[in-house]
Amino acid sequence: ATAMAGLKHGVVSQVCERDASSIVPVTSLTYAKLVKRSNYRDRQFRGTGMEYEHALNTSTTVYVGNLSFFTTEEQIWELFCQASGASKPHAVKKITMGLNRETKTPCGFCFVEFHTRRAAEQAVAWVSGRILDDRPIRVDIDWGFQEGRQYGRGKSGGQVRDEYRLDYDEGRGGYGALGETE
Ligand code: GTA
Repeated sequence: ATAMAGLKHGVVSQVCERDASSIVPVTSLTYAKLVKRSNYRDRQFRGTGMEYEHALNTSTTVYVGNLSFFTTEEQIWELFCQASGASKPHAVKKITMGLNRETKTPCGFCFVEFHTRRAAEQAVAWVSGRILDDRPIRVDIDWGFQEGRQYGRGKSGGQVRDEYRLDYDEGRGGYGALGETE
C-alpha cells in the first residue's frame, strides 16, 4: 500500500529505496497499476498505434535512461539482478548498452531484457528513480529492442536530449552538443 501511495503522489524515492527482499507477492492487477507509463513514443516504430500499444503491453524489455557515460554494463547487471531479489538471480536476459553512433562509446542509456513480463514491470516499479553513479535513473517499459536502436539519434551521434541541453553535465559529456557550438 505504501508503494501504491508513493507512486500516486509521485514520490518515487519512497518506493525505490525499499529493499527488494521486502517485496511481497501481489496480484498481476496490482503490478499493472504499479507500472507507470511515460509519455515517450518511439517515432521510428513502424506499425500502427494499436500495434505499438500491444508491444508495450507485452514486451519484456525496459529502456534505462539518464545514465552516466561512465556507468558500465556490469554495474547495470548488478543493480537489476539485485533488484530482482535473491530468489531470481537470473531474471535479466540481456543488456544492450546505448552507444554513440559515431564513436561507439556509451552515451547514457541501455535496454534491459528480462525473461518475464513481470520482472520487467517490477524493474519499472522498483528500480526507476534509484541512484546509480550519483544520478537518478529512469526505467521505462519499451516496445522491444531491434538492431539499430542501441545508437543515439542525435546529430552528433549521442542521444537527442543531449543535443538540446544547455546545462553542464559532467557525467554526460559536459555541455549539450548544440550549446557547444552556439
Ligand atoms: N522506451 O524514454 C524513452 C526513450 N528515450 C528517451 C529514448 N529511447 C527511449 N525508449 C523508451 N523510452 O532506440 C530509445 C529510442 C532509441 C534510443 C536512442 O533510445 O527509441 P534518442 O534518445 O537518441 O532519440 O534514442 P529519440 O528517442 O528518437 O529522441 P526524441 O523522442 O526525439 O527526443 C527525446 C527527448 O529529447 C525528448 O523527450 C526531449 O526531452 C528532448 N528533445 C527532443 N527534441 C527537442 C527539442 N526540439 N528541444 C528540446 N528538447 C528536445
